[in-house]
Amino acid sequence: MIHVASDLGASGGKVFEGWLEAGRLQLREVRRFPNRPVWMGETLHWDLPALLDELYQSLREVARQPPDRPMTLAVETWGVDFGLLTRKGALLGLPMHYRNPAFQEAWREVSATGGLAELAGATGVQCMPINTVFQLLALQKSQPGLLDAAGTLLFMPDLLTFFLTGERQAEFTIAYTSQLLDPRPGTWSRRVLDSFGLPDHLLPEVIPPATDVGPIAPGVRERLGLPEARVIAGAGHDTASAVAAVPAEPGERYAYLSSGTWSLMGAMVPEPMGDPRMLAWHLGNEGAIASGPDRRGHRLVRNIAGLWLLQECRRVWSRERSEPIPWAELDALAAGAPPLRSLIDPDDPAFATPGDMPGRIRTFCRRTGQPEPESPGEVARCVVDSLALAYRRTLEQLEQVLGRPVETVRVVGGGVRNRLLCQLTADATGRPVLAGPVEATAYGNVLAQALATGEVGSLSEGQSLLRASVATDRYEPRPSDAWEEAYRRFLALAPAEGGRR
Ligand code: LFR
Repeated sequence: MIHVASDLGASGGKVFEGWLEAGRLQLREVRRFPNRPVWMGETLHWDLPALLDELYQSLREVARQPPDRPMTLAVETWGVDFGLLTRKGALLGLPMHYRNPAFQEAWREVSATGGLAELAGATGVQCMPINTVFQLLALQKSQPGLLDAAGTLLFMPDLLTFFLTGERQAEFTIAYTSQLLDPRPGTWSRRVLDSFGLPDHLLPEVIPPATDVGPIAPGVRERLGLPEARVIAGAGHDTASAVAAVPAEPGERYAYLSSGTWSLMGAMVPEPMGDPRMLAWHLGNEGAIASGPDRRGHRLVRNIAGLWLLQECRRVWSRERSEPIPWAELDALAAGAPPLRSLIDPDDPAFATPGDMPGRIRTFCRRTGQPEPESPGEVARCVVDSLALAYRRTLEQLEQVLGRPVETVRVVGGGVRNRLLCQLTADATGRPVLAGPVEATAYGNVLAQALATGEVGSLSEGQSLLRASVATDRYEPRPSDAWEEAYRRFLALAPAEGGRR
């Protein structure tokens, strides 16, 4: 079979064809495209028509050389964002981008009334301003009546699936990111909906990962010239897809680090964890593909601001230079800049929204009595050093919650290409870093489809296929007193419990 994997991230999308051959998972890239959010007035939106158009163009590309085997398709995206549909299926406005300042406001209000512990207790999820629950609270305030008038809320992957099939559902891993789900039964949390006065008529049925949703609608097929194909809800959440494709050895005690726009660091767990320290440490649970018959699994995670900080810096510098600065150039400049000179708390709210990131980083350093990084190399070095230290803190907290040591760090995603950051992660954490594959999300997407069709019988079978298919780079730690001293400085800057959201 051929599995078309559509992987939409906050900064760009990619479409692949994947298949099983000679005991390996094979991937072929079909197309990649940028994802450019747009401000409409004071609200930042996703350009859904452009994303759909890119997806259609990619599928036309697939149709140009139609596979000689049955085809399936699955879409995964970033978490938390959604579209509202009328009962008849018309879209009510463009989905909002999770980086809207209004959501921080809604978060602050819940925080001020002591509601975060309640939310964390009911859902097990890290309480971040980006979460759907805060978006809905903000929307209730800014657009009273809108939610009551809407028919269905669909998260991004489910929304795209709806436009392909006409089916409405909420796949478990993407629904988990909303902070509206009670993860153990895997159904919507009555407690959260009632205590925040949110309507429940919007929320569709939750389905397990790796579920066959239905055929591509005939009208869509005809327009795109596609053969018949089934659409699968794989792991709709890109992070869950990426973590399913970590090529860890059986029994390896690893922390995963899904490194892209965000750095998602955590560990697989058999049940959602409820350690009372998790709220203050910004740790939460999220959904995963598991081995059991129902495939609903759990993993611990902390969302750490990741390469977003560098992406925003690069956007500003590229504009100043009137041409895009190559990533390789930026990485080389960072590698040549003095190490561990100035540090930031990557999760400081000042860095959460789009804007003049180099300026904000300098302001942070000035405010905390550190030298201000000036050149792009100095700023980029400050970011990667600080990320590596943030990973160390999260790793130590993970070990405490898990009650066991973490022996390796498994980096997957685009951040694998940042060799400096991989080495610094090994140095800061004192653990070997095993990096790869870059395209973990696409591999996880294909694996979920192969599970749904029965080609792969279990997650562990899928993971052994993966180990045979992908290469990893190993970085040995080079611990030093300089890192220990820097870690102490970092903890003082970024409060001990981590983050100041
Ligand atoms: C990564 C990711 C994170 C999620 C963030 C926002 O792409 O899905 O897991 O917290 O995007 O949705």
